[in-house]
Parts: sequence; C-alpha cells; structure tokens
Amino acid sequence: MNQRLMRLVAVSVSFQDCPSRQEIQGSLKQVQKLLTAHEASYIQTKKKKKSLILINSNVKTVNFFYFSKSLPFSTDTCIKLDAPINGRKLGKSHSVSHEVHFLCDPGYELVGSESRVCQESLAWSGQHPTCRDINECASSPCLNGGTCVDEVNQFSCVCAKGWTGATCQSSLPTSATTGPFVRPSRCTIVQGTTHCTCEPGYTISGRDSNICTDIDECELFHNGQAGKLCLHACVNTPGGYRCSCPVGYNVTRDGRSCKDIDECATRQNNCTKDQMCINTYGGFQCVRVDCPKIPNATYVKTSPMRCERNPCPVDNKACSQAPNSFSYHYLAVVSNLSAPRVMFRVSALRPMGDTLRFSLLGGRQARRHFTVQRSDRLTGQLMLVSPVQGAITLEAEVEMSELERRVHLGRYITKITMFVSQYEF
Ligand SMILES: [Ca+2]
Ligand SMILES: [Ca+2]
Repeated sequence: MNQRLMRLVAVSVSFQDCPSRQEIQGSLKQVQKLLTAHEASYIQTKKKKKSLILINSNVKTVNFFYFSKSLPFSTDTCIKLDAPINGRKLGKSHSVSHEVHFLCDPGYELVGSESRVCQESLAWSGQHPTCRDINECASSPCLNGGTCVDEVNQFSCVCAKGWTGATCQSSLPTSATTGPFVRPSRCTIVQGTTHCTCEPGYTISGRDSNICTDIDECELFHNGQAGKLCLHACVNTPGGYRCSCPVGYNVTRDGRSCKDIDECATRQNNCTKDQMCINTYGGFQCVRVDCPKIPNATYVKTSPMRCERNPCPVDNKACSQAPNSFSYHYLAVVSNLSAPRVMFRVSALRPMGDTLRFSLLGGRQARRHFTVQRSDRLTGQLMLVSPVQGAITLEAEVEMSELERRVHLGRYITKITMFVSQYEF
C-alpha cells in the first residue's frame, strides 16, 4: 500500500465526529478514484516486467538465465582466456557458469588449474595454468656413467668411453671390430621407443643398432651410379672418402679431378744447366739440344732450340745440300688422343724459289702415326693419323724444301718430340 492510500484511510477514520451524508459520499468517491488510478498504474508496470527465457546449456549442468533489455548480454561473460604456451584450451564459451579446460603438449606437464569456471562475479575460478617441460632425465636413465641430455618429450645419453646404446647399457666390442670405421650410435628414447642415428658418413649396417659403421662411398659408387666420385682413384676414409691422383698430379680444388704438377715451374726437377726442362702430364723431361753431326757440314746453335748450318766452302756441293737448319720442338699431350688431328704447323716466313714442299721424315714408327699435309701455300701441318694410348714418346721430322726449277735452294728440318702421358688428364 502506498503513501497516498494510507492518507486516504486516515481521512476516512476522521468521520467519527458525525460528518454529514454529503461529506461521506464525497470522501468515498475520492477513495474509489484513487484506487482505480492505482490499479491502472500497477497493470502498466507489470507489462514492462522482464520476460522469462529458458536456456539449455550444453555443459554438464542445465542452467537457467534471465535476460532483459536493460541488462545487455555482454556483461554476462568473463574475459577471454588464452591457451598456455605448449598447450591447448578446450571450450570456447566465456559465459557465466561455463567451464574451459586446459591440456599440455606431449612432453609437458600442467601446472595450475586444469579447469576454470566463469563465475557470477565474472571472474574465472582457479589459477591460469602453464605447461612445464617434463624432465625425462629426472629418473637418471643413463647407465654406466653416461650423461643424460633432457630434450622436449625425449632424452638421450652421452655414453662414457667403451659404452653404447640408448641408455649406455651395452659395452662396445673391443679389439678388431672397433676403430675409426666403427663408432657408437647416438640413441634417443621418444615416448619409450628408441631411435638411433649415426654421425654423417656412418650407418647402422648390422643388427646391432648401437654400432655405426663407415659407409664405403668408393664401393657404393663404384659403378658410377651417381656420377663417378673421383676421376682417378677413390680412397675410403672413416666418415668420408677422398680422391687420389697418380704421382705427378695434384687433386684439383673440387676434390675430384687431377691436375699436373708443373715441375719445371716449381723447381721440382733435376735437370742440369745444359738441359731444358719440359713439363709433361704426370712428369717432366730433361732434354738437351745438341746440334747434329753430319758429314760435310757443321752446325751452330743460334737459339736454345735451333741449329743453323755454318757457311759452306765454295763448290762444296755436299755441304750446300745438307739441311740449312734444325729446329726442335717438344709437345706434352695427354693419352687417348683421337685421330686425325693436327699436331704441329711449319711455315716459311720468306720463301725463296718457285716451289715450297713439305714432307715427313723418320722411320716406320713416325709413318704409322703421322702424315704431313699442306694447309696453305706457305704452311705444312703434321697430322696424327692413328689414336695414341698410354705413356709413349713419339718423334717426327718435317722437312720443308725450297725449290727453283726443281733445284733445291734450301732444306729446313723441324724435329717434333711428343710426350704422351699415361692418363687422360
Ligand atoms: Ca667412408
Ligand atoms: Ca708435370
């Protein structure tokens, strides 16, 4: 009952001292009016009242909530929670009385609250959890003096000398089976399963996963399946391999090929002062140029590689028919040369006479391998006509003759010595 109604009753009680009939009727009408107004006001207020809504929650419990326009929905949620590092959060609703759950990744353990509830105070229950790395080494799993290395969700043992295995449980075989070509494997235990690995260049070849043996790369790639490893020879080494070269060669920077050592440039030769050092593939040659001794003519050295005939006495026909000069050339070539190919060219600088002729001198060996052709009016070329293999020294002489009306004016001999190496590189 409100205040206005209370006052009305008080007015009606004061009728005791005999009010007139008119007065009473007037008062009653007033009371009736007021009650009607109050009733109307009450009904209007009731219409505005909140409506009832029923909500069925999907969480363990069924909850009922009141909603109203005057109380927005957003104020009924707690602040959003993040998943812990190395863990997960289950449950997305942050509404009042809803729960979220937390899980850690394998290898981590949860510290804090596993579940938190959004309370009516809009604060979460419990403590925010963290995921802590489980120390697999806590149980000292490495035996025989091994050192445990804790890793995420796993551990490994660094074994003391002479021991091997995932937990250093096995002693390494002694004597002949060990050595640089046999190494202990490194094993890791992941959730109870042992995984063993080897250093690069080693592999677990036998039944014993505790032992790694060297990979013989030379044998593995022997038939050149993955391209020939080495141009010359392959040497297996513990954990790897290297290429080797024959005497007189160095391994190239790429480690695969062989490069000739220039003994003449590096003073790794024993040629005497009156000799010339000729670098060859895989070695060197000490050559001495001596002018030829032939009847009727004498020669003098005009350069380290050339001899010229001394002037002939007047009317000494034998002398004037002897070669005017001898030139010496040394070629160093690799083995397995294909043919035909040009090996050397001889040219006349200032020819005399009307005819220039080139011919091959020398014995059967020279004729088997060489021929002389003319390449232009003033040039003759020494051709290799049959393939050459293996270490061999070939000699050939090319004669160039100047003629005037079929009479010799001059003869010039070029001696070519070819040092063929044993190898193709
Ligand atoms: Ca190896
Ligand atoms: Ca050499």
